[in-house]
Amino acid sequence: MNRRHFLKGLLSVSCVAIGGASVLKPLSAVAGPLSEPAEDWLITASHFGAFKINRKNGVIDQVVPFDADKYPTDMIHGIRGIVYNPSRARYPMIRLDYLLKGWDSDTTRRGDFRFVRVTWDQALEIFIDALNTVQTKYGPSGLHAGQTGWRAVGQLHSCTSHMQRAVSMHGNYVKKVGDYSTGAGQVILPYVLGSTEVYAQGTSWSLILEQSDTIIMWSTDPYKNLQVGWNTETHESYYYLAELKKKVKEGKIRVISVDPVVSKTQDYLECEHQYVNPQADVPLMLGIAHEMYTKGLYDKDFVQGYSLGFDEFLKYLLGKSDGVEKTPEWASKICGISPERIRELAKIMTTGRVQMMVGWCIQRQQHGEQPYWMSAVLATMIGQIGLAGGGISYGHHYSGIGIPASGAAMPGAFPRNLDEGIKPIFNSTDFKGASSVIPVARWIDAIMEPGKVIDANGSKVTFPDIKMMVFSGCNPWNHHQNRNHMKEAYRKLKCVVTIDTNWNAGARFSDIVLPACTTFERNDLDIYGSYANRGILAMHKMVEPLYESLSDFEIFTRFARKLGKEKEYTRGMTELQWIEYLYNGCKQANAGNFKMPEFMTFWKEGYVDFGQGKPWVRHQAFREDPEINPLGTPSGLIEIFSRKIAHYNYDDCPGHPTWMEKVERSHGGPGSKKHPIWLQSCHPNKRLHSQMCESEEFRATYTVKDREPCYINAQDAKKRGIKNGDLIRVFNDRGQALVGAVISPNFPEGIIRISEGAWFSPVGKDGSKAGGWEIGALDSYGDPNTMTLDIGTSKLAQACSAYTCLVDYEKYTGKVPEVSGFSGPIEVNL
Ligand SMILES: Nc1nc2c(c(=O)[nH]1)N[C@H]1C(S)=C(S)[C@@H](COP(=O)(O)OP(=O)(O)OC[C@H]3O[C@@H](n4cnc5c(=O)[nH]c(N)nc54)[C@H](O)[C@@H]3O)O[C@H]1N2
Ligand SMILES: Nc1nc2c(c(=O)[nH]1)N[C@H]1C(S)=C(S)[C@@H](COP(=O)(O)OP(=O)(O)OC[C@H]3O[C@@H](n4cnc5c(=O)[nH]c(N)nc54)[C@H](O)[C@@H]3O)O[C@H]1N2
Ligand SMILES: [Mo]
Repeated sequence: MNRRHFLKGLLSVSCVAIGGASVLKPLSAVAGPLSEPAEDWLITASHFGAFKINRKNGVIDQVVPFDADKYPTDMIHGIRGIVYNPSRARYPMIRLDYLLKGWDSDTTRRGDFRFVRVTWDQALEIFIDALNTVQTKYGPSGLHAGQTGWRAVGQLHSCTSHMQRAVSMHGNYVKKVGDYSTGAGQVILPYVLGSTEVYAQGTSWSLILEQSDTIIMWSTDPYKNLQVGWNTETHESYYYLAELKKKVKEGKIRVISVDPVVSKTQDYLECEHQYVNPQADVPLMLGIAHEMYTKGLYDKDFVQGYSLGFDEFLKYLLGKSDGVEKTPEWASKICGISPERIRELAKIMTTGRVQMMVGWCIQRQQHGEQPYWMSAVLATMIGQIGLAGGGISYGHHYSGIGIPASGAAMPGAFPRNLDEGIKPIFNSTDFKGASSVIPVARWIDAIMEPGKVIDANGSKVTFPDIKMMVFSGCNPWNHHQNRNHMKEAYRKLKCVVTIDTNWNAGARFSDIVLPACTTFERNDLDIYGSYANRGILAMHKMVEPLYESLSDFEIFTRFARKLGKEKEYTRGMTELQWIEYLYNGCKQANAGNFKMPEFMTFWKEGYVDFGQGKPWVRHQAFREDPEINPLGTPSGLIEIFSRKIAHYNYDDCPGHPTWMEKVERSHGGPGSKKHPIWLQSCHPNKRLHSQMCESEEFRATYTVKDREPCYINAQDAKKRGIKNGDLIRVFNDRGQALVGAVISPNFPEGIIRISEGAWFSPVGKDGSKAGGWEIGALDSYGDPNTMTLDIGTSKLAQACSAYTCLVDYEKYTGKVPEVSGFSGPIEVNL
């Protein structure tokens, strides 16, 4: 999409759209008076796909897949429960001690879950009062707003944008850079391949199916992870996965999954498994590279013509620079794969057309930059970058990457930033010598050590003295690591504001909680297919906002009104006018290329289809002519050695891919004598992070004795006297959680999985919900981040290292506490 052209289009139609109030009238007729039973099916959209929903007596009744979705996810059964569940945030509430004492409240008992209900007016005034205090006392460096977050879909209601735009009208604040998904990958790959790669469109599946002989799926589980998308997921990728399954069966394509565990994708495709010790991919890759080099299997011409620094890297590979030759024998001892098999893998990867597909998990660990860099080196040695069905991709498991883009312009979104010319009430930009942008995963470090200077991607970051945080559309008590460390940090925060649909742990550890309604309680529109840009979907309001919840748009319109800036905030448009405006902007941008009906027709029909785009090959232009189409690296070539990185002189990220031992590693690595088990906290099969965990009936389809399942190995279980379905306590020196044991043949010895997104539900020593504030408290539901490690990947990316984590576990024999996380706050009446 040509973004600039598109924005121009948006501006030029604005006056037409604003005057559209009368046109919008029939809309309420479509959405229907809710008291009468509606037989009609309305369309809506979500990360989980598009649906048709019908209502009975004003209540959502059935949810069925949208006609175009031929591969709907199972999670469709969790949709109703997103709206109707006991964890819904119903009223604005203030933490008891904060209501009594305000800015100087006792913060040690944050998490005791005692809250007082207030009115919307009161809540917003208390919120604004806190913002006034932080700006007056500390200035913008005291406030951090907008952590990373998966929000809900919808171009108008995307809640992080609402919060940030509104808070920006009040004053400036500390922002974040990067995300937890690809924190290390998106920083290292621009040095190596010239773009983040992780979020780039990939070679089309159809071409891969035609051209590839072998697909190496390295640390990736597309069959599980393509169930959801950043925008509304079309699930078209599943057609190609089904085709791939056929080809695997017929022996036409060989698929090898390099993963410590048997993934859902491997199970589905019935493909080969290549076990590797956790966090030991770099030694394996080095061993393979050594074999490719010494046996002359690699593509010398490609290396010479398209890359830089191979010789420098060779010194390391051959042990000339550090005295250790990276032979398959050397690699074998670390990665747990025999030297013969490593040699065989080198052969397989240099025979025929080979597509490498790398997932994101292996860069969410200490030194997570390295497996990404090293995999790019392997792909360069194979020499098929830029060929259909060859080369390397870092995103085929994500949001429909590999489905060709339609080429249509997509609707714009509600703006996150202030419109030009609008000044905040507190206009100071004095960050008192501290950085105004911090690496996303280092915010807890900043709270703990204000003023500390750290390295990050070639520059220095000085931690601001954060006193107040505002969260919307993210759940920090899901996404960040090491809960007990977070509890300590939160004691230093004066005020925490959360705008959420749910009483999850993020809300629990806040002072001010504002209830947002779900996507199903407001009107919106969304992009169908994050990368496919297949079409545009109407998101019809299904039911009125429950309890006193409001849409994010309405919450911050009221907030802006209190600042005297309502018009600046909304640009004088209502929810429905915005939707029409965004739609018409898109229609204008597509004029002459893609036909779009009038807004009301779209809104009634619910969908505009742009069709599928043309198949496409990543890096093809670069391959065809690297001089005319250079990569975005300093040299324009693939940088196997990066002078820039070498100049940074980081001990934990040298100038070429390097194996460095981790602070914690299982299978004989550091720390494994004390805590021998590797905890992987992969993305959930039946949730989107912590979203949908609230969905009770659906949660019940996978919990074990009401707890999050923990997948364990049979031998390990036997050693510990554990049977399938037992409650177990997982622990290390950082924390402890109760989970339910699921013995699975997919998990080798020394490895367990608890999926991220399980709601943190601490209870006190006495088992009480109110005691959840205690440091070291037992988590009664099973959030893996109770145990994970909170360190940066390296001085380069400073990203999340959640998968560098060792634990142990035992059968739980203590008194079993009730799960504290799903029943909302302890309401105190004053
Ligand atoms: N251990 C471990 N930790 C991880 C990961 C891991 O693999 N292992 N993965 C990391 C990754 S990749 C990611 S992306 C993060 C995800 O972390 P987050 O993005 O923080 O997780 P979500 O659960 O999606 O949080 C979204 C929040 O928005 C709320 N919400 C939904 N709709 C609305 C709305 O309309 N309005 C408002 N105001 N709120 C809404 C939801 O209720 C939820 O609380 O986690 C990271 N953390
Ligand atoms: N259903 C569902 N899908 C999702 C999400 C969700 O929450 N639910 N979240 C979305 C988001 S925000 C993101 S960031 C992506 C996450 O995408 P990824 O991070 O790629 O996904 P994971 O499934 O956590 O991990 C993929 C595989 O990596 C393997 N793995 C872990 N550690 C290692 C290692 O050291 N070596 C090797 N070789 N393999 C390893 C795991 O066993 C797993 O099979 O998923 C997206 N898709
Ligand atoms: Mo993510």
